[in-house]
Amino acid sequence: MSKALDGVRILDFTHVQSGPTCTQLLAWFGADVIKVERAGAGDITREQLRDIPDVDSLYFTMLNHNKRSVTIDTKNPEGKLVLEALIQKCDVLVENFAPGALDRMGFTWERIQELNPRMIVASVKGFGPGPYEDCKVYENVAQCAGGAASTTGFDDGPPVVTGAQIGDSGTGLHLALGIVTALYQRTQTGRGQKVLAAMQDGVLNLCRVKLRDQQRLERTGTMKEYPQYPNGTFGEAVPRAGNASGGGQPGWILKCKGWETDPNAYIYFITQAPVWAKICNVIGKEEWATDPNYATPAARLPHLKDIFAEIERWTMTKTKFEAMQILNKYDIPCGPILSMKEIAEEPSLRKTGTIVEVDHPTRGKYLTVGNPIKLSDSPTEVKRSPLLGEHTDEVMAELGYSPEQINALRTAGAI
Ligand code: CAO
Repeated sequence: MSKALDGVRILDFTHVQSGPTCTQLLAWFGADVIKVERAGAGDITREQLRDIPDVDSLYFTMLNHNKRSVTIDTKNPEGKLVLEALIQKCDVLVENFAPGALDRMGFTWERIQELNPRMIVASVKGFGPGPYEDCKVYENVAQCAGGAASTTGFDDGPPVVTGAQIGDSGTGLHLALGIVTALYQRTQTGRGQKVLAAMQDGVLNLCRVKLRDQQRLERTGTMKEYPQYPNGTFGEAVPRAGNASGGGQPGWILKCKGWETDPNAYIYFITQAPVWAKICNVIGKEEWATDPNYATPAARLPHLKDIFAEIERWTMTKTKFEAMQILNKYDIPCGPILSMKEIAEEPSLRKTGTIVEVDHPTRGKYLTVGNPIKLSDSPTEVKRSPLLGEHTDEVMAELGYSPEQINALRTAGAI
């Protein structure tokens, strides 16, 4: 079956996490992704967090599936000529170097346009234009600068970063959308364009509801769905909401059977208004369904702590899966806190290709997260990540270089 991005060639200058997540998605949709790496070393993640000596790390393998790897010294004059040939042949150049690195290599936007006016140049940077535009940025810096950390955690504790890589993988996802949109516009204009996804902007986009709350707070001085209401205090900025639900349906994380020894024996429980009577029945507090202190969402708000304590008395008598099964029967929204071990072993995720087992020539078998976006006419087949420089000769031959020329370039240290 054909793939959505068949025929699209990506010159992939990405490294670490944010850029590689973007180009991996494009590769899964069928683009030919040619990853340019430094000879001898390659993407720094190949050797970071290694679990097997001298073998590409899981960090690298899980971010670089379905790509080809070529090693080119971009600072070598002959290496630059090879890159020029690649720029002429590709549709998109994706990079997430520190600000200015591409220009220092000699590949300014103007130069790239001279070489290929149809080229789309897509970049991840830490910040957009402004006071921090020259800064190098990693995941947690973006989480802090984008509003996630100040709004995550508990009111009486420090700001907290989240395990979800919203700065890196989140921005990679934003960039991928920008790239396919620019490719679509190119079908009408015939021209390339620059695409920028700044990590601060990507995180802020995902924290949109918190900017909503900032303005609500400024107007009314309070927010009823936050745990600070009604007994705590609100300051000038959106506070940390603990595990409270973001919307108007109060929720909290509650202990389940086994919580004393299992750090993940918890369930997220939402006291959704339409099923309030059913919740009362399940936990054995039938009288709350009609008691004026509990019968309506507004009446419940001042008692939420007590209500969740009562529900928890019930959830603690069940495992999180038993509780799920019972609550689902009554359409009560809830979700188990799943550990990574449980997720890795979940058969339904294997069946959909969201978790995939991949074989690698030096590592052997490992698990990865497959393509989370499923297209009915463009199925994803997850292929292992390339070894460093595995496809240098193949790509050079496609560019028209003869075996003798390839050898000469290798001797010159250009490839
Ligand atoms: N041949 C020769 N040189 C190469 C090369 C190649 N194939 N590939 C890269 N280089 C050079 C670059 O030209 C650059 O050289 P100069 O600094 O002399 O111009 C150099 O390698 C290093 O690039 P870098 O500054 O991007 O790398 P770093 O490790 O110092 O910084 C990072 C890493 C991520 C902080 C920085 O790249 C960055 O801020 N990127 C943008 C934001 C981003 O994506 N952050 C998320 C990273 S994932 O957590």
